[in-house]
Amino acid sequence: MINLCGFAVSNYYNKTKLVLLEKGIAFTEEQVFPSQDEALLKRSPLGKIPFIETEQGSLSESQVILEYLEDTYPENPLYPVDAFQRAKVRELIQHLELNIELHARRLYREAFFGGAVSDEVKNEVRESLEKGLKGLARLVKFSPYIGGDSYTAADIVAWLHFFMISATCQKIYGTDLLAEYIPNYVSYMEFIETRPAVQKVAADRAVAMDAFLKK
Ligand SMILES: N[C@@H](CCC(=O)N[C@@H](CS)C(=O)NCC(=O)O)C(=O)O
Repeated sequence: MINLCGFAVSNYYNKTKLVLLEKGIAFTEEQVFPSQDEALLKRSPLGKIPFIETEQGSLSESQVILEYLEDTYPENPLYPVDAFQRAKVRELIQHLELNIELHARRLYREAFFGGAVSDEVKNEVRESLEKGLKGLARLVKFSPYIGGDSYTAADIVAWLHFFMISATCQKIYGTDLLAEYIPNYVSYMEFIETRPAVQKVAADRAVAMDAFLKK
């Protein structure tokens, strides 16, 4: 059985977990925090989470894991059949992660973990976020899913990262940049949250976040 390692505050951990739930794959969860401990580095090469353990060995990087799960468990597909449409799903994921979430991530220390980020970094990140969000606005369809008429891996990624990006912008800039550039994202989030697997991940995340902040 797949063993999913990480913790439920992480959007990348939750991405993997939501894929497992949506596809109906049996799995166990093991709470693991990122570190540079030798024992962890043997399981995850950079000491990051998430990673999964399979009968063939461990696998890191959420997008690699997602595509491995899709290849290995074809039931409840999260990618369209058509090659171009599959590429469009990957395009959305790549923009969401590379051009938006990775920039917002530089602010998480102050937004969530009680640290501080310089004004210089905040300004730099804002510029990158605005550019990334303008680009994403040109790609999203919300008809009713992010890429069109079917629920795909891009919806999983969008739902998770939108939550973090929106909360981060409100805390750091006092405004939800996501809402400014993609105004209808709020009703999209509500629509995605009608899915039972999404509700399960959101509930587990809320419990984990609460415990994490108390620590
Ligand atoms: N590209 C990685 C990102 C994973 C990631 O950044 N995980 C964070 C937790 S959300 C982590 O382990 N951070 C510890 C570190 O950067 O050393 C993926 O998609 O799995």
